[in-house]
Amino acid sequence: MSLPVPSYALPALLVSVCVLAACGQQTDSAAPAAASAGAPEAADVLVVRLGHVAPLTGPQSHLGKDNENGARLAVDDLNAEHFVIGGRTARFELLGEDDQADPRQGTTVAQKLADSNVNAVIGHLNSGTTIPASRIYHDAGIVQVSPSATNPQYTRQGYKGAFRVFADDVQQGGVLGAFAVDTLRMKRIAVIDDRTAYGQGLADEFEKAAKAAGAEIVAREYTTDKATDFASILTKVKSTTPDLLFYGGMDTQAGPMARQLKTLGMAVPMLFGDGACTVEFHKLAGEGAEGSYCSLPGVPLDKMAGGSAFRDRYMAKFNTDIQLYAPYAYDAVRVVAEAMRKAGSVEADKFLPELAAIDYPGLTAEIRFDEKGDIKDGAITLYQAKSGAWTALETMGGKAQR
Ligand code: ABU
Repeated sequence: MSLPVPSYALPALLVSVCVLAACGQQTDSAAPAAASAGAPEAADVLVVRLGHVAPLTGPQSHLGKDNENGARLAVDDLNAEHFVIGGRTARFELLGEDDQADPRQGTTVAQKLADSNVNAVIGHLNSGTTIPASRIYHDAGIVQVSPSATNPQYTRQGYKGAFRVFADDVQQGGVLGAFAVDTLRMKRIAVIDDRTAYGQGLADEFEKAAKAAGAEIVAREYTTDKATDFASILTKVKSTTPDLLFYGGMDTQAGPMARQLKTLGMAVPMLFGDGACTVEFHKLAGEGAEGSYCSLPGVPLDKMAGGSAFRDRYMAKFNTDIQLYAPYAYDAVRVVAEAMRKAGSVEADKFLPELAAIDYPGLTAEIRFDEKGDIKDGAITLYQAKSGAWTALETMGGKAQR
């Protein structure tokens, strides 16, 4: 299959890709001697360097660490399996970077990873960092797989090296809008978003779908992904007498907002997307969590083949609960490794066509990509907060795992 992307096809960039690949394929003379039975001789080891980017400091660090843990588990598994690429045992290295969920910092670390010629990038976590970073990876001929960025624009820029392993916000917003009106029978809906690429984008898609289903949007308000006090915005919303409050944003705002909603005596349930559908939300919202609804691309973890075993291994290794995206970060690494194995190469121009055509039975789903780089048949599951935990209500779409 010939590569349809100009940047990967241009001779000048091929040179840089080949330099990159040579870096990835060099013999690891510094590797320690094989310590366990079946381990390869150091001279045969093929080093594969994967960048990983997420917020590792700041309010969203619990989510960033969760992504990185998922990717770390996959790398450790691949190394324990003595994964073979092109007849050589690969040793995967994870280069973790912190973008602080900040678009400017996102491009800075993307350039750093491009300059260090990583073989692929897993990330970023946020749409607001993933989208600007994707241009840098595209220009450098680096394949990028995001395990969590859901804004549709990421895969609609014509970058053939950009992939995501779960459903986007056009699908998620549509499901949420229909759920609010057709299932919950809500007619008067207030919408608040955090003005990020993710929060605003999802709120727009939700509003479109809710209106199409017959709801009235009685308020549309804005906050930021740094805010913690929502008293004035909620007081304004209260005066519009909504029967549902939709929030487009992350748990770091949705949690305190739900808590403050209860304090204000507003008996209005909240609904939001994946960014707030976390374990942390319950801690942040306290009693205000009860009765909230959220959606999360994919099927519930206990419905994934191998989901419970993954949770046990994750908890044993990191001594904490899975927040949200760790299984998707795990699959993002595994699917890149599988494409490299099929290509027999860690060169982007060789394994990119294999990744685009992959049909991989992942932990989270059967992973196949459409022409944009989005997962085919992505499922969305709706949840409700009950007694301090998320209870799955229903799953829309998706395809049974093999
Ligand atoms: N998908 C929700 C959180 C990450 C993002 O898209 O910004």
